[in-house]
Amino acid sequence: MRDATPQTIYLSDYKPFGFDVTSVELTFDLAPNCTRVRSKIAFEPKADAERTFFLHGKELKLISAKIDGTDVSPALSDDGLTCTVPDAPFIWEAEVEIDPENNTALDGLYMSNGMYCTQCEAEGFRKITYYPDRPDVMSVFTVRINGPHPVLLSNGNPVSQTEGHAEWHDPWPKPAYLFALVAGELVAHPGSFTTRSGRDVALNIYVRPGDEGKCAFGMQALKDSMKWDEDVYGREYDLDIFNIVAVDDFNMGAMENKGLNVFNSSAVLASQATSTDANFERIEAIIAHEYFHNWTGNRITCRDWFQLCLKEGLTVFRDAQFTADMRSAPVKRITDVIDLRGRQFAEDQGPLSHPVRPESFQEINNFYTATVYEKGAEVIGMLRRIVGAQAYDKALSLYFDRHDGQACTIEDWLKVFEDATGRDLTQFKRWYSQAGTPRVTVKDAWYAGTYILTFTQHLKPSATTPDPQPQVIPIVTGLLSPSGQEVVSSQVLELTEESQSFTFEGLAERPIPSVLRGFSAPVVLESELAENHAAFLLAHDTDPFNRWEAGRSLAKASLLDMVRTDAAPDTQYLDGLRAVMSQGDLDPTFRALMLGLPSQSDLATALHDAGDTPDPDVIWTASEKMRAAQAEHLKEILPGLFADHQVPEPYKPDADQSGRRSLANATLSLLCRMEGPERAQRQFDKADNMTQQLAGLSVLLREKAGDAALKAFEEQWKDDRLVMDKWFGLQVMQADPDQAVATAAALTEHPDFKWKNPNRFRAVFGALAAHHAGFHAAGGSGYKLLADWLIRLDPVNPQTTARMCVAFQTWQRYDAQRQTLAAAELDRMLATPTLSRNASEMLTRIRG
Ligand code: 0A1
Ligand code: ZN
Repeated sequence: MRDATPQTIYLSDYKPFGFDVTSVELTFDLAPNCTRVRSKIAFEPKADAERTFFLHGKELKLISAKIDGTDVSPALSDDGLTCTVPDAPFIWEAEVEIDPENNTALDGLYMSNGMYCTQCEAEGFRKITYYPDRPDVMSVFTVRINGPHPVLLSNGNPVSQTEGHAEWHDPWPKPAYLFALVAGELVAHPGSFTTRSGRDVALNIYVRPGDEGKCAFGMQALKDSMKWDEDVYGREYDLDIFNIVAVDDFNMGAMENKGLNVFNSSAVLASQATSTDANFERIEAIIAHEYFHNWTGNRITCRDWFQLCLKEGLTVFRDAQFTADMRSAPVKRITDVIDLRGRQFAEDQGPLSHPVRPESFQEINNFYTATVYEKGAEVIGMLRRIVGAQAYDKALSLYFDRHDGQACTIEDWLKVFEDATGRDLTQFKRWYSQAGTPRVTVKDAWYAGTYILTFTQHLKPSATTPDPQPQVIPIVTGLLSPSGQEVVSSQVLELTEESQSFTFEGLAERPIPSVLRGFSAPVVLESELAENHAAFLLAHDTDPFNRWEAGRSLAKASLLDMVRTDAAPDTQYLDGLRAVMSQGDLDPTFRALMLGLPSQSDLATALHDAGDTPDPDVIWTASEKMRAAQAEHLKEILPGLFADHQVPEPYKPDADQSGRRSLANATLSLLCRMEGPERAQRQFDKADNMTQQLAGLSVLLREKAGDAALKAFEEQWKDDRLVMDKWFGLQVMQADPDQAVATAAALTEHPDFKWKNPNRFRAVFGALAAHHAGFHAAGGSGYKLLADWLIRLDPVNPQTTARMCVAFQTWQRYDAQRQTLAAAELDRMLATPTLSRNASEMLTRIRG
């Protein structure tokens, strides 16, 4: 049944729970269809607590309930129970039955390939037992597991392990969303770490038998993360053991359960033969992210789910710092900004726009968004830029000292910065409450030795932010002389007014400004400078981000011209690109990024912003023409670039080798446009690692010469799920626009299209949604195919369905015919009688 009118929850309605939970004991008797869960929970009423309490509970069969040993008969509803309770401390005991095998939604306790595992964030614990399932209720857990499995895991430290039984105790008070249990036929890849105070911690990565050979990289990433958090944040690990488990069926990337992180197998398993360089880098970052949550998320958690960015923004910021330290800081920044613009800016421009700290929701699982995570991290980056690195460190120490063991709010977080620095952050706080991407325009003027930069900020009013106020925008700026010398080095200009000027005195010549260096604020910058300096900055900027940005803005301007007027590709851009590509001392990864073009969806966003209606086919054609022009313009240097960046040494997924491979592969793609597919075929045939094999296959598919390679690849990898996900996805990604939907549809007929597995579903439909011209095919076939499958998936897995609905978020920017077709599919989905609350909220917001 479709949920009756879904309830909206408001931040302003927050009320503390009336009871403390002083201890929790859980006993699990595992069985696929009838797991019994016994709970014994000590409650203490707070002063003036009511005499009834409400415990969350969903899809539970209550067997018995007792208070202080006496049977009670609580009133049951769809979402929990209400019971009269004593006005003194009491013990609640309940026994419930659950059905993990039929839990296809993958939250609560469920089964994946014969193993038991849990996912409790945000509100999955209520599917395990009756409990105050809210993050501000923190308690100490003891867990006993009975089941015929060699591995039985839960949070904390092991107390006892005998055949068929295990007991775990977690001494650190935690909210229920951090509870985890795993049981199954698993094997451990062990490791160890000695903390800086000399405590030995046992480390394990648990995997299904056969995957043992894919754990070494993740283990090293874990040790690096533990060391980094000690060195950089002074944070030490706090249990005797840290376990990671790889699970094939998982809705997200991974989960930071205390002492027992559960990972989507795609986010932890890695090997030379099966993982690309990009996979290795992502795995390193996710392992770090989950580990860093131990302090930012677990020791200090969120008071309520509106505060999600408190843990996620900070932890994304920390994992980005880690990756920047482990690899190349400029490259990390550039790739993060590409991602931010692609996902968060798109979200902010459309019907799903919301503040970093939302003020209402129906389904919290729909708010694990690019805005909460990525913009949340940008906000912290700005804070650090404004107060400075030292003050940031001081504030963080205060945060850990003051709030350890607490469930906190954004107010607590900002207060720490105010107390540590003496600054008033009232205005800065608007970054948390105002939705949308500010636009900043910059103008300049020059009067005999004085240079003036004037910035103006504008935020479009929206449903959640009807009356936007100016924000604090740190604009890191440097000035260059016309000969390319840095005459004023980077400094933070703090834009706090709607419009503000900054003056630079004593300059010999009119300088060239380099503004928003390092992308110092998540804004759209519009230049009204007297001159366009992009070509100069592409050649001379000392800030690597802005150098890349200059190339990107030339490419974007040229592509937009090509789309609008069928203009030829801009030779100034192509000349500048050739100069950069020829610079042998520049980091190969950086040069590979320089070859990248703005995505077709980003171009559509820019056109829409400027009041035009984007035509996906025209954008596709322009992008293809630009690729051809790049190939033609660089043709003298491409063979050399390709040859010089081959990696003859034994494979390593480090920054150096992966940089060389990424440049060689970007070059390969351009070379094959001119010379045909042979080089790609040779690379595919002799590849000894997945990066090279997949790059070869991509080019072969694009050159329509991939049939044999595709078969060979399938034959080689048919038993490896993660590699087969790549096989499914790549065919859609590399299809021509008029073939993408048919390719996706054909793949759904493949016997290995196991659509209930989120990774496989996303491989096909994530790729289709990301194929701009394919998904938005003029006849609406992309909209229809995705809607058909979302309708099918929703009753099985509402969370993944709701997340995939995001593909439709831009529907209103296209032409009338496409809008009509998309609206019809949105309405068809909305009319599904059994639609989940998750999908219903997303589709209602998107439909508008
Ligand atoms: N906290 C995790 C993300 C996560 C969120 C929800 C999940 O299930 C609905 C699972 C994981 C993180 O930030 O990594
Ligand atoms: Zn996280």
